[in-house]
Amino acid sequence: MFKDLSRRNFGKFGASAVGASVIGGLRPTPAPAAQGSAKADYYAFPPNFSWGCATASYQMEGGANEGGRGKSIWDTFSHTPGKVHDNQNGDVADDDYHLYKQDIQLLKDVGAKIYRLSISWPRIFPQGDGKPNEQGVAFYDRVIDTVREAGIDPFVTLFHWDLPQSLQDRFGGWESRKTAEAFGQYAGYVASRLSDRVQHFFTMNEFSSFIDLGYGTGQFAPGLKLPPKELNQARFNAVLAHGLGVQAIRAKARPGTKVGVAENFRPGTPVFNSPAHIKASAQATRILNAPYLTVIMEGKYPDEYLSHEGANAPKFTDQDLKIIGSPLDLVGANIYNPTFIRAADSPEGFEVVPTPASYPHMASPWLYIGPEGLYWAPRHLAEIWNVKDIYITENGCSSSDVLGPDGHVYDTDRVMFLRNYLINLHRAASEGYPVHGYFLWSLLDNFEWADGYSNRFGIYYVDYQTQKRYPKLSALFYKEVIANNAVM
Ligand code: GBH
Repeated sequence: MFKDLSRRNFGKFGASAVGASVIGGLRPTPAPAAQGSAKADYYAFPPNFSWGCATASYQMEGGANEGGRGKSIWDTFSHTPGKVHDNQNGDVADDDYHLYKQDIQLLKDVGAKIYRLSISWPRIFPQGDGKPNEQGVAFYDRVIDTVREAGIDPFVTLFHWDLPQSLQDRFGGWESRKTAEAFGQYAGYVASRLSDRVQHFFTMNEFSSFIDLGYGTGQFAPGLKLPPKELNQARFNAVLAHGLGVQAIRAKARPGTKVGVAENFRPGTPVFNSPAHIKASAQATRILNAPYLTVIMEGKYPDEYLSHEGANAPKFTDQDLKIIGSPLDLVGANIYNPTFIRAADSPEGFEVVPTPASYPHMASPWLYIGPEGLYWAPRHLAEIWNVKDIYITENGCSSSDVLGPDGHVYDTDRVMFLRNYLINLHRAASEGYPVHGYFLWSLLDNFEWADGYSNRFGIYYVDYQTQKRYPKLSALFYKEVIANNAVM
């Protein structure tokens, strides 16, 4: 059956079922709205909603030893036997360092209007601080110019986990305030070089991933297992770095440049939508995110966090809190798996509900399916912290993609995942929550950190032997969504 789906047949199938054949081929069909249909088989987004894809430097660039790039803690970690699936590393990854032009063309082919990419800190400052590397800046100049020539607006993340190894060696990385200060200088420098063409910067990607997994459980680089007190101080240094970065960007960037953070905060999803569970889910959102997003948004750690940590709580001054709480222009939310909350009689007023063994997940075992997260993230951000400009900075999933003999990948599970999450995002936008854009994770299959290349998150399949890219069914779906500004 599968082998009967020749390339030509796939085109036919695509034309009837999703309205587009191969990427770059047929034009997507107009949405039913445009045809005057009253059927609610599509979900139209507000005009001006922006659609795009997200990537990260270490996961896709490769070119690890080129252009004067310094080593990052992920180079060291991935080259340490036993740390990454099959001892794989990001030396080559998607080779986007050389193939960026064609990758940006793929973005253009799906109709993306925004692109979230990250800058490799050790390409700009090989030692983390000191003298900048012009070749590194020149690489990002080329990428950003190409993105803009394609009619796509670049959103830049300054730190997506590839910390310069030198900062780890000299200061202990995020264990030290010196790393936070170095980040501020790096952020200001990049803003001074790119803000003539980049209007949106995110300081950090996902504090808990690079701190809690990097310095707490040791699953991520640098692979440390710090005791609670030191871990809390590392968490603090990371949010301080964010605040110093915000201030440096404001000082060095063109006026009007917007600054935010891309955080996988945990929005509470009420177990069901009764008033009591909804209220508990908002309270949970503040408390569960205490060491990161809450202190950033409120300029103050919740008392519950400080008293819970007791003698292990971080040390800080009032001035530090002011820096950490620097006002933001936008907030980015990376949304994957749900955190279900119920109201409870506990002092905190909520409980996190454990995940049943039978709860469905995608190819990555942690990726439990929770489409409602794309509704609750914007709603909580708007209602709890009055955020006025919200982006979904990552959302997507792994699938056990197989490249068929016809050159196609039928990732119906990813399409199922995306459609259901996007319908919830549509609900948030329709109710007036100020969510203005969505970045699908990810454009390409890539180096999935400790999972190496074993989990694929792209809407384009990458054959790592040939570096050829193939659009998956999900790329056709996304192209249709973007063309119609509607979930189809
Ligand atoms: C994001 O993390 C990252 O920003 C991105 O780089 C990544 O590729 C993408 O999502 C997909 O994972 O192995 O059970 O210990 C999402 C948050 C935090 C989810 C770490 C996986 C490890 C779970 N991730 N977590 S486990």
